[in-house]
Amino acid sequence: MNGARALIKTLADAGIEVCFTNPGTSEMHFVAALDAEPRLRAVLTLFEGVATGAADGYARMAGKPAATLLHLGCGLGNGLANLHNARKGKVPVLNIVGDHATFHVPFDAQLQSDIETVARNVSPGFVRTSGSTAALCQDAVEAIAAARGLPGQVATLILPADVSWGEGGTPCPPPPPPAPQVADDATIDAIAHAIRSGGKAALLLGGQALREPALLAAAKIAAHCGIKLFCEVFPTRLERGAGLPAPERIAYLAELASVQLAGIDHLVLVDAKAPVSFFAYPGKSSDLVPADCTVHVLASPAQDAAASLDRLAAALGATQATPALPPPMRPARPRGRLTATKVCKAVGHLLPERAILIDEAITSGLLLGAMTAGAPRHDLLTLTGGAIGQALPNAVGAAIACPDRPVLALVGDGSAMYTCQALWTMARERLNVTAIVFNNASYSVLNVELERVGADAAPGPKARAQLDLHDPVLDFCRLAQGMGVHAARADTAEAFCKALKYALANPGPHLIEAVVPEALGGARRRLLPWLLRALPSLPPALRRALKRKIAP
Ligand SMILES: Cc1ncc(C[n+]2csc(CCOP(=O)(O)OP(=O)(O)O)c2C)c(N)n1
Ligand SMILES: [Mg+2]
Repeated sequence: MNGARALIKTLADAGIEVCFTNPGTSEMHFVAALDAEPRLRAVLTLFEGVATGAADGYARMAGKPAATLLHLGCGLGNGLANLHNARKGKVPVLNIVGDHATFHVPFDAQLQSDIETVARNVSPGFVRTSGSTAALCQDAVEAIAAARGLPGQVATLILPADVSWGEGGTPCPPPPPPAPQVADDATIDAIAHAIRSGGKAALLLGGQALREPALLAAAKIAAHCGIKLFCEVFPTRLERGAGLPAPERIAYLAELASVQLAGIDHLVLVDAKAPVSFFAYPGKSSDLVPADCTVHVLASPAQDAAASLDRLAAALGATQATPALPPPMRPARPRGRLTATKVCKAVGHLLPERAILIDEAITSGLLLGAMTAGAPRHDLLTLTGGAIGQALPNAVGAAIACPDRPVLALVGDGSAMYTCQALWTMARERLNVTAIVFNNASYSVLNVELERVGADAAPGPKARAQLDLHDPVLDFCRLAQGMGVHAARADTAEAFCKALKYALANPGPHLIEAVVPEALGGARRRLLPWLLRALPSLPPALRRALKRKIAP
């Protein structure tokens, strides 16, 4: 058996079912070996950022890694932004990166580059160039074990062409996945004591703590002890909707997050990082934990969040408490000229059961959470690493992981353009994805940021042009149609609802181009930075009311 065949059998034996590919000459033996393994589905993408983002979306929903097949350092580099998002989300991904044959490397041919250096940034825990066909499958199972370790991570296996084509490959099984540890007695006692101490306490849930069993345990603790539940700002996968506990998401804007966290004496982290500001701003703190707040760690990302919460609930006598659960509630059908808020409203109005909602709507999605809070239960995937171009590739992966569930990807026009090639893969694989693109002809959020960073007071035409997408205006319907995806444009709420109903009722991918004004345009854009600056000097009740108004 050659290396490639043995490798593919090893992947399939380990339960890897999908490989998102963008191959080149150095991967031809891997490609040729695909037909010998019916258990591995190969999905072609037309840009590596789509392959990596699809692997990320797949793993978030399947709970296990997919493989990518990438071409040398340049191909891996093209896929880096979405591997970064996977890394930040602790999502397992196995990269297989083809390389030149070992004897070809000294010639420094055109595509020769230092692949390991490119890989290290996104897969610091596992980068290996396989040295021989005999060792290849052992390298592969170690890479798989690293990817699905505690917590999940991106692992990169570099496959020289001669290792791939060489004879003597021997498939081998991976070790069983490790079982996560539960919080120990001392931790449970200390945190139970802190919660009972009378100060204001809150649980900050992230990672695995945002799935139903952990959410329920946390909500029982919250109900029994009268403490607050927060959700990290960009969850990898949040189970939400009617009937599921609804922790309050930390706001993206640091000023608003500070309002949420004000007065907390004990912040208990459950598979979450202590909150920090997304960016630094002149004169503002990066650390969002209030100065006199004590941070406790109930469960690290390597531990079992749900079991640790169960133990804490038992220690606090909260096991029989009745958790607060949002009732079913949908917003009314929107009418009139389309706005970003009306799109979110329509999504809340029509969201089907068990949908997978992917949010990269940036400024247009400010009200998405509020509008879908009482919708039928669904999963929300968000931009974990802040590197845009995630939503459409994530939708590809999520739809392949869950073919019986509707996938809705909400994406800004700027973000959509990074990886719009994902539409072609959606069409080719006939995936049930509805892509909703907010065409506001702007990098709108950057206009807000321009004000917030306190750069020169009046940006000139050159500065403004770097954030503007009006000339020419993008035509997403024609882009989608050119890649085989049915598309419709809407500039009224009625047209949008009709298009959304149609998309949800008809199989295969659909794109809806929502032509909307900027959610934070005009007077709002000027008012927001001013309000954010004024917040700390306002009375607490007014601060909280403003937070709810700006980012409910
Ligand atoms: C990989 C990457 N490149 C650039 C950025 C900087 N960036 C953040 S938001 C943004 C524009 C987003 O525009 P759009 O998706 O249209 O959303 P809008 O702001 O209009 O709501 C850019 C360029 C980034 N976050 N990630
Ligand atoms: Mg935009």
